[in-house]
Amino acid sequence: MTYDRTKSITVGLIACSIYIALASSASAHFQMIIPDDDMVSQNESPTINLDVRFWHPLEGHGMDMVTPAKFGVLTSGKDLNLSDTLQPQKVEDHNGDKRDTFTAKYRLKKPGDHIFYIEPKPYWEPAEESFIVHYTKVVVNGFGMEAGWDEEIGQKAEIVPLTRPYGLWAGNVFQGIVKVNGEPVPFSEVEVEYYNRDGGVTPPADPMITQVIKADANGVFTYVMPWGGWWGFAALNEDENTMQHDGKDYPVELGAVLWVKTHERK
Ligand SMILES: [Cu+2]
Repeated sequence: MTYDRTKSITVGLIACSIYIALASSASAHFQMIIPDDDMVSQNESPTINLDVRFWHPLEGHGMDMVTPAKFGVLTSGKDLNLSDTLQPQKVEDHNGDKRDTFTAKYRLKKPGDHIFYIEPKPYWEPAEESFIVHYTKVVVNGFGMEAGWDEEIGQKAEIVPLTRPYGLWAGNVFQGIVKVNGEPVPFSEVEVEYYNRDGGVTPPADPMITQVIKADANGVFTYVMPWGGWWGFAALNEDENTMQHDGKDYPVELGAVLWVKTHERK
């Protein structure tokens, strides 16, 4: 991708963040669903809180999110619509800007894996002259019964995990298949970012912000998560359809995003 540097810096300032404009190809936008617990055990409260936002996870710059097209959970073979549970929230990002995000509470009723997912409304990104739609999910294990995490929920773009996406040590490898319209995407680009929640990680150079990998010929990607915390995987592909902005057609970045948490040994 080539940029008119001056133009993209100007547009970037008014749009989203200057960091995108300066970055070469990595856009580093991530739709996020972060639960406050990824494994709910018997002796814990069965209610979890989910933080839903559209963010640059490592740099901490936020974008405003509107009410998503869909928010739900797939568990025990049932698909539940949770859209009514979303509560709008204002969260200050690392620039001091207040951003529109959401929270949701969910009470786990049964043992088994819970796949929380979101389909956001298309986001117009002037700096990239493109729409962004990141289909996103996160898996929470309920009461120790490990069943359901590898189910496909049938999103237009979806990462299907090959590694169980919870109960992971820091340093574990993670593998997943990138799918669009249910088919694996050979050599799909996948961006990986750490959720730098407390700002404790300072990247020494811009390429350190977003790790960039590619899937193999079968659409399978592999990444070793070097330390504990939340890691986001965003498989990015261009939609076959375009969308209109001010009467003109623009490409749509189709993202399949999955969040996994790694744990340090105590
Ligand atoms: Cu952004």
